Amino acid sequence: MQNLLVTGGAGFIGSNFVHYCVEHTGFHITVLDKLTYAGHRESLASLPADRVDLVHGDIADAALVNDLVPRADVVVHYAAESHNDNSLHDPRPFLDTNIVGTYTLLEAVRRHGKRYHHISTDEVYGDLDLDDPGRFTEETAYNPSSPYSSTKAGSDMLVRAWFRSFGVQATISNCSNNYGPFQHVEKFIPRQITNLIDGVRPKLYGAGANVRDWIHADDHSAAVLKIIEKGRPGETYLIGADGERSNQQVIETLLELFSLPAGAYDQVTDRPGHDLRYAIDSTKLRTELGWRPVVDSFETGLAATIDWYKANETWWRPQKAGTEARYVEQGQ
Ligand code: NAD
Ligand code: TDX
Repeated sequence: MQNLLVTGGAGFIGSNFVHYCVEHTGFHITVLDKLTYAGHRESLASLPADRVDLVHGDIADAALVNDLVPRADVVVHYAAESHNDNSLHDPRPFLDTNIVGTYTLLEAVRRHGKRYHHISTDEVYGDLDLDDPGRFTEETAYNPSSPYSSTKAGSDMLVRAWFRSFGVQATISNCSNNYGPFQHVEKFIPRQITNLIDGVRPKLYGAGANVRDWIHADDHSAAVLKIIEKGRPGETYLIGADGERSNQQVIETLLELFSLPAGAYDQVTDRPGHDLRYAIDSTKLRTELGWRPVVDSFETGLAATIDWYKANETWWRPQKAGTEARYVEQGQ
């Protein structure tokens, strides 16, 4: 059995990946997670104890990391400070975790000669104009906009340097916006779903013309497994499922799924420096590694996600009031 060390495995995408691995592979998984406001033990609670261990700790703790890395065959690095809005108010944790944390892991995988996969985002490429026919590819120049995306870009650069300078067997994937179960209510889709469950109108930043390229977390997990199994060290793979929608369209789809009128949302203060459009060309991943998204459509995935939030109120309810209070303070 292969042993995976999954950092950030108690967060949104990391926990979806751990669930996916338990269902689709024979891997044993050790999760290393600091359990920040974004990490939840409960997200892993239903998984078998002989398949998944949770270690509560910081990826920037070199002693801990050097204890865990030698026991793994592959390190998959999801842990991050992940929310753009938070990075605009307090960037420091983004530097500590996304840059220093990644550096600490890279030094450990270098020292112990381990395979490493780095989870990153399409936001490192900056944004596209709304009417630009192009999409991001592996050759697009880095041009991050926010403190969050600039620290992710910095961490990607560290990985590239550790591959070239030290021969670390590393791959990188840059994925578009994920949705699915276990996503923190600070993020766009779960914020609106939980508002609608509570009878509160969805909140759209500005005019809502900004476009995101949505992918279900399970399709992301399947792509990461393909890269771990068949990806070439030193290579970057873009992950996306052709899911472009404007924020306004997403809110209108949610309203329809809740049987509410299309205009029943509020426009709130826009995000400073708000990226206009992200769009991924995933040809390399599809042709070289044979990956395809399997979630039927965004609308089907969204309906299933709504059902999950309706059925799992005990998971999200404790996060909701504090998150909304912070948004209200910011006029959002
Ligand atoms: P998340 O905020 O839901 O989860 C992050 C997890 O990392 C949490 O469990 C948190 O406790 C943990 N963590 C934070 N700092 C840590 C530290 N110093 N040591 C150990 N654990 C720590 O984030 P997410 O949305 O699941 O994102 C996971 C990864 O995927 C990130 O690297 C992010 O950049 C990337 N990504 C996210 C998206 C998206 O749409 N959410 C898209 C592309 C890429
Ligand atoms: O209430 C809201 N209303 C709104 O219109 C919120 C919370 C967001 N938005 C907008 C801002 C964005 O255009 O929705 C879009 C999505 O917002 P977020 O969920 O905050 O995601 P985004 O900023 O696009 O970044 C996400 O995708 C890339 C993840 O949070 C990142 O971790 C990932 O790298």
